[in-house]
Amino acid sequence: MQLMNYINGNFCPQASGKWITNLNPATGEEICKVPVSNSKDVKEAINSAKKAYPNWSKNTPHERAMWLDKIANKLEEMFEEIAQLESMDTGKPISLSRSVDANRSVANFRFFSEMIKGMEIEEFEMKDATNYVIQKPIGVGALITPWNLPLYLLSWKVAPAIGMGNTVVCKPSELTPMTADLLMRAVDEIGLPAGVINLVHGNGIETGSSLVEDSDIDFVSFTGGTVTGSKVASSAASSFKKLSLELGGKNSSIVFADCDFEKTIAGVVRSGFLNQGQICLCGSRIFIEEEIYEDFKNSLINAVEEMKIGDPLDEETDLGALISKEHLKKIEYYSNLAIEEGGVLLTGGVPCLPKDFENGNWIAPIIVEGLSYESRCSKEEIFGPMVTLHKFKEESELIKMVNNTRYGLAGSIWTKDIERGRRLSESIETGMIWINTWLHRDLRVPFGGVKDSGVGREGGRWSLGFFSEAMNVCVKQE
Ligand code: TXE
Repeated sequence: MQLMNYINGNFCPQASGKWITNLNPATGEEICKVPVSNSKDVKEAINSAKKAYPNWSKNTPHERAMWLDKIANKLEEMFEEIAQLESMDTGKPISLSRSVDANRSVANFRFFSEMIKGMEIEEFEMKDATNYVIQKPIGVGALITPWNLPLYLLSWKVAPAIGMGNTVVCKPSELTPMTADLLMRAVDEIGLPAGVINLVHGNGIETGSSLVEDSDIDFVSFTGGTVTGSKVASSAASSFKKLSLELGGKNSSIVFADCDFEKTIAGVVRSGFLNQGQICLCGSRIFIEEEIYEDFKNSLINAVEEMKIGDPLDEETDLGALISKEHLKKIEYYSNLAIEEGGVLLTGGVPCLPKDFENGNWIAPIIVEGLSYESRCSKEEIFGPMVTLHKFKEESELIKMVNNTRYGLAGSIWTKDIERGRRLSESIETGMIWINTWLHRDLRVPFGGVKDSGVGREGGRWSLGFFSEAMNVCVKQE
């Protein structure tokens, strides 16, 4: 199977004739060939978005929201196909790709449709004048997405971007292109005006960078690794492109002795290992109050060892495969580093799986203890099924340890003392904190991080703000 770009309402081949082979992470078998688009393809896609912009941006917000509803309806019809493709492409369990990926992809379009329908013009009265603020579209946007939550993250950008009147060129991860292709089939089938959404497949070096560098791109919304984010930021900066960066994380799960023990074990396991730990919000460093440290550690090991690792398409599977051989090597590197840094591996390693999976990218979840909070393993983003355990006594020492990382995306606090949880939240250098829960998302709230975790916020009105330009009109009274 060979994928195609989607430009100006047509599926079309890439100019270069070059391909990347997309492999199934669980089996190592080929799924499809992915086009490597070059600057010529990228320019064509941008020109198509530019051509579509004047008419599309003239639609009323309500008219555009109706298109978002049509896309949501179409995706809902394709729900099971989204789940199957996502599971095959990423190696994640089918139960997860149904409940999270397919579900949220539909929900993102519905949510932004409702938000846009409910938008109001803000007014500021003066003694002798009235100001009103209108949110105008920006122009043509580049939407660049990673491999861990492919359609979930793409739809999170496409819906508010086109809903606010922009036209876009999408560049999904070359490792997981299948559901971006599905989204193009969906918009094609519903007859969305040509050029409003375009898609170029390809790698970062050739396709992604040509897109970001192009002078006809007005804004860039990027989700991916911090190193790539920094490159994207520097190439966008020279022409003052509006920029949103959602980057990596090294998030803490903080467990106090007064927590609800069973619920906290379940929550910390979920936060550490959902999607094989390949979510920027995952809690990969677990700080446990000294008096319950041993009990908590032992229960955590039991809970992790009970998780079922294997066939992503099996309904009972809890943990699937890692995205790629390179990524598996990265996790193996960090698990060796943990030992070099003085840590003890409490569980994890090579799982025993049927022959069908011998060429896949598999590792059983790893728990490490005994590392200093200053070790590389407890500060750097690993982005896989590996967590480090740390003991704490005092709150002041805890804050110092938690903030000792370049990342600042999310975190969770587990305690019955909600006042303490709220107080502590404010001392943590991060964009989001959950108390007694994790990844409990209200789509209206701001999403994003501080420090190396990114620039800007998306979600709810923050997305509407990013994907538009606020313009003030001041009318002097007679
Ligand atoms: O992501 P990249 P990679 C972290 C995680 C992971 C690391 C690297 O730690 O190990 O990042 O992952 C496109 N100009 N996260 O290498 O490279 C690329 O084609 C423009 C956290 O897979 O950041 C893809 O579409 N685009 C993250 C997208 O950027 C470029 C999720 C992301 O790829 C480009 C994934 C360039 N120069 C990984 N280079 C999260 N925040 O959730 C690459 N791309």
